[in-house]
Amino acid sequence: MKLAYLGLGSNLGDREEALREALKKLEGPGVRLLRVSSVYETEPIGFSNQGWFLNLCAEVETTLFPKQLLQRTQRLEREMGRRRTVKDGPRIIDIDILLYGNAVVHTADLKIPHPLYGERRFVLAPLAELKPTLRDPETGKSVTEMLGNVQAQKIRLAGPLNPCRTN
Ligand code: PH2
Ligand code: MG
Ligand code: MG
Repeated sequence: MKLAYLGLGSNLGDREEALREALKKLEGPGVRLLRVSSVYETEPIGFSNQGWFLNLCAEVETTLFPKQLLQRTQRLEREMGRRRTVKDGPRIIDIDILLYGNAVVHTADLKIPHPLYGERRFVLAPLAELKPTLRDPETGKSVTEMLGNVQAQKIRLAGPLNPCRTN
């Protein structure tokens, strides 16, 4: 059993509903959702000519191997209608594996820790809510330390993800 941290983002359609649906569908054989951060509304990084994101982080307990977890998250992205057209373009849902226990994975299709999470406020702010003392297995830096050094980015705490809609 391993603890893994995931970063989720959406900037197309009903963003909040997409996050909610993804979290719900993430749970299944070998994956249990433990905790979810608040939702942050964040300025797009990379491609500026697109809508703001809703981002959050999730802590999961899993018996899946990293590659199996990646297959699960990618299948879920496809099921939710994600089409990979433009790199870093607008997306209904993006689910990134940030950390997986203390594992370091460097393969062509999967890199853990996520190569960019340490430079992204939209990841570190929600991750710091879940586990500020968590250390990067490669650099030894804690989430709090990384957050202190990260470049400026406009982000706004939007509040908790409400569990369901009333309609
Ligand atoms: N994801 C990216 C690129 N840029 N910017 C924000 N604010 N949030 C994201 O989730 C995001 C991004 C690539 O996955
Ligand atoms: Mg991403
Ligand atoms: Mg991704």
